[in-house]
Amino acid sequence: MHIIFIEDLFSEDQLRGEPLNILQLSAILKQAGHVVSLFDLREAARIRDAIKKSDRVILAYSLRTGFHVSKISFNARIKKEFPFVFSVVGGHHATFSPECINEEGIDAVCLGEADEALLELCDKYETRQDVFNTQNFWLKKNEQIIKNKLRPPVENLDILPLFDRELLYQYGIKKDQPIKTHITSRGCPFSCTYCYAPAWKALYPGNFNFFRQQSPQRVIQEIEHIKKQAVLKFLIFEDDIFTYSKKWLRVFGELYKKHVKIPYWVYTHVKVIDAEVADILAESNCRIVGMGIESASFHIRSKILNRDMSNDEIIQACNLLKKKKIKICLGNIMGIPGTQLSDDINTLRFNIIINPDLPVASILYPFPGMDILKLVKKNGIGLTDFNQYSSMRYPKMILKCKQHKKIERLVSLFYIIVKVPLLMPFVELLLLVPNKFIGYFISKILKAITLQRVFNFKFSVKDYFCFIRLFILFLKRKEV
Ligand code: B12
Ligand code: SF4
Repeated sequence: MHIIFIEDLFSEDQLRGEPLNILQLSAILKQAGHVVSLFDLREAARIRDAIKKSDRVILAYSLRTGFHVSKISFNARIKKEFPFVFSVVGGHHATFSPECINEEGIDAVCLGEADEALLELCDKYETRQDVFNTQNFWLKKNEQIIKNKLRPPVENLDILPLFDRELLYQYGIKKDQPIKTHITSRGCPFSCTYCYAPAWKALYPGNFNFFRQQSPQRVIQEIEHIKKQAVLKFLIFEDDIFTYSKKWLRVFGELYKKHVKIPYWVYTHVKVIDAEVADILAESNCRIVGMGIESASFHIRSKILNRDMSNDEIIQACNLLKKKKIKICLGNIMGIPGTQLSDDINTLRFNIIINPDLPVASILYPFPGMDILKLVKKNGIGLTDFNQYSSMRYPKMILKCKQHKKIERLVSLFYIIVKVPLLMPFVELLLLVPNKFIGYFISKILKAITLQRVFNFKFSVKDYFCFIRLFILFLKRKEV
């Protein structure tokens, strides 16, 4: 039997990211003796060849809302050609929109964490046992949908095998790309209304420690594992809250300093930054910290977003990091339901005061599963069908609101105005002019310049060549 993961490997996001979920699942399946492959969504010919070589094939897709459309339609086409293949989808979109089982060609939808579930399904499928009672899965059986319960998630992440990096690095360009990613934890202790973390937690009721983290020793092992196989000059930790446990961070900091030293990037929360945390990060070569402030208004943060932190706390956390020469990436959300354009402009103003190295503005997407969707529905705010979004590359309002055009323009100009505050007095005027594409591209160029400073490693000719090739591959992507 052959399990084939299909991912959009050269999308804009994947230029800097890696499909970590697939690499974790693949490691588990390979450890149990299964044959696993990974193909890019646009390698239809190679995928067809691989299917023809085996009589039992599982096609597996990780779905993100908005990016699910192209994968589902690709799968429907492949299933028409090869009706014997078994198609499975999982990930956040599948978990919170499991009714996608009704889409043509999908045989099974996995809800929640799949470490044990996918393995059980593959074992059963290979040995021709009944797959319909596999926990975590919704399955199509003739005209009927079988809905199984969820099993508890993995408690100790260290028991899982090391991520299967080899699966991705078969693509030489991914191997040579000097920036690599890892994720040390699962779950988030906070409960922001515009995020999936609380909904994911709610999938698993009961007394359960939902925030789980690999031991620092294990993290070092994972990094050594990357170093053995590929070029590694900068590391991005994709964790939601990297600095949550200070006890963990102290040990990590010491080990990292001793064994790795490569500059790195983390994301965290203002509430878990203090002088000691800033110190450990700086000492262990953390170059940049990403944090969401989302809005300049305490009321919006605490009452709408459930993100209880004062403006003073935000400024203090940023100052602590700046003092240690750690760069700051600040996340901001525009178009929050129940707010006005003037609130977003205030958020822009607040960013100018803080002056982060990398200010990021995005638009609120109230996707299925998020608490904020309840507020949107309660207030009768209209929503565009997110199935229409095959890509969210350009800022686009999903919430229907009179000022949507101005909000989209503000997102495009956000980075530029924070970097050139002289433009601030003209912001209202600038928002009258269509700027989305030009703003998007100028911001991209300015961000690339800032990022080069953040990465702070010696770019070789090969590194530049690698980025240019990745960018060309991205531009050459055809609609699927
Ligand atoms: C790393 C990451 C990225 C990376 C890498 C993405 C990738 N392909 O893996 C990058 C930076 C590229 C990225 C980009 C984006 N991301 Co992102 N990302 C994450 C992050 C921080 C970690 C994901 C991860 O690897 N976790 C570790 C693995 C082991 O856990 P997992 O992904 O949950 O996987 C488990 C289950 O979901 C399940 N599973 C997952 N896939 C599959 C597939 C099959 C077949 C099966 C059976 C099971 C299964 O099993 C896994 C193991 O238990 C999450 C937040 C989070 N903490 O989860 C957001 C998150 C997944 N991203 C999100 C979003 C919105 C995006 C973007 C759309 C952002 C944007 N606007 O540009 C893009 C879209 C990228 C794309 N083209 O798909 C949302 C997803 C929302 C949704 N409804 O889909 C999340 C949840 C963040 C959030 N809180 O809103 N992302
Ligand atoms: S802190 Fe971040 S990951 Fe945690 S719930 Fe809030 S937005 Fe989600």
